[in-house]
This record gives sequence, structure tokens and C-alpha cells, in this order.
Amino acid sequence: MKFYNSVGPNPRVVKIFMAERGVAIPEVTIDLRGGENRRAPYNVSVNPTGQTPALELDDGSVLTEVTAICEYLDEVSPGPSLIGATPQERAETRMWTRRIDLRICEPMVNGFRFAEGLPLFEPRMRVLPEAAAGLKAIAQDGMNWLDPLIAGREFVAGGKLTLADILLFAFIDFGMGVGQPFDPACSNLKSWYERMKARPSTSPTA
Ligand SMILES: N[C@@H](CCC(=O)N[C@@H](CS)C(=O)NCC(=O)O)C(=O)O
Repeated sequence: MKFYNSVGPNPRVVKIFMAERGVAIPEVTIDLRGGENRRAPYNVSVNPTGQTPALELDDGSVLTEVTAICEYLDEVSPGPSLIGATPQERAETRMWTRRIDLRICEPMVNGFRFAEGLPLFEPRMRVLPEAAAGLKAIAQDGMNWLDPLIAGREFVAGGKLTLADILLFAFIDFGMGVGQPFDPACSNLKSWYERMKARPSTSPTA
């Protein structure tokens, strides 16, 4: 297998997932800031969306979308699953992952692309600068909504680390760096974030 990595929260989701799952895959670094992901051969023979990350399998086929990549790696790797051991656990992980993706990650990252990230993203995708403030507010609403729901829980879906925690961490940590931190009044999110930050898998050098 070959992992197409770059800067950004999406590839980081897979990197943290691989570290937690004990999976090591040879990597190719794509120059995202230089637009390598938006040019041939990457956007022709690797990922037609022109985005990172991507996972090339041994038969030459390519998987993209971080949740699909993580689910695949989870299924083909020995050891405890980070999706779930039962149908109910797997459904709960997918439920939280989807909620987090739609309510926090997507609005947060688009809020960034349409504001601070505008010079980088304007030449490569449709941008809506007028929507940036609203998208950032939606991401804040999502984090405020999540905070009471994780009260008393070690992890988002309950007692075990899952893909939902990893996705949330990669984006919350990204938000911290681009002017979209969670409200310090979100005490449950704060404790959860500190616990996640202490895991070796989330070290910036991991
Ligand atoms: N839905 C995609 C999102 C991928 C994505 O947005 N990747 C970012 C990196 S964090 C990217 O490629 N940005 C550069 C660009 O769009 O040109 C996934 O789950 O993998």
C-alpha cells in the first residue's frame, strides 16, 4: 500500500488512526500548498477530487475520503477495532463521526478556506467569502452542541476511543491554529481535548 499524505486535518485523521491501530504504510508527501494535488498526475490517476489524503492499495486501486480509508484499514488490520466490535458499536461510531463531520469539520474547514485560506483556495475551488463568518459560527454551534453530550464520557461514543474521537481531534486542533478555537466554557470538550492531546498518536511529530 502507499499513503498520499500532506499538510491538513484530513490526512492527519488517517495518520492518527494508523498510529492508534499500529499500522505503518509507506508515504508519499504531496505538496498541497504548491497545488500538486490539483494537477496531473495526482488529480487524474490518484484522486479525481484533487484532494488529500489517498490510499493506494496493492492492486493499484485507490481509496479516498478519510472515513472510508480508516474503515478499510481497521478491517484489514489485526487487533481491536476503532470502529466497533458489534453492529451497535459500529453504528454508534458512524453516527458520531457523521455528526461531527457535518456539524463541525465541514463548516470549520470551509470557514477557513473562505477567509484566512482564501489566497490559497480561491484559484483552485469555488469560494464563498461572504459565507465565511456564518460557517465559522455553525462550527462553533456544533462544538457548543457537542459539549454537554459528552459530559461524563471519556470518549465521544462512550468508554472507548473510536474514529469519531480521531476525526474530532484533528479538526479541533486545526481550528485552534486558525482562529476557530472552541469556547473555553465548553468544559467537557476541554477535558476531552487535553486527554486526546496527551496520546502519543496525536503528537505533532508522530
Ligand atoms: N472529504 C475529503 C476531504 C479532503 C480534503 O478536504 N483534503 C484537504 C486537505 S485537509 C485538501 O486536499 N485540500 C487542498 C485542496 O482542496 O486543494 C476526505 O474525507 O478525505
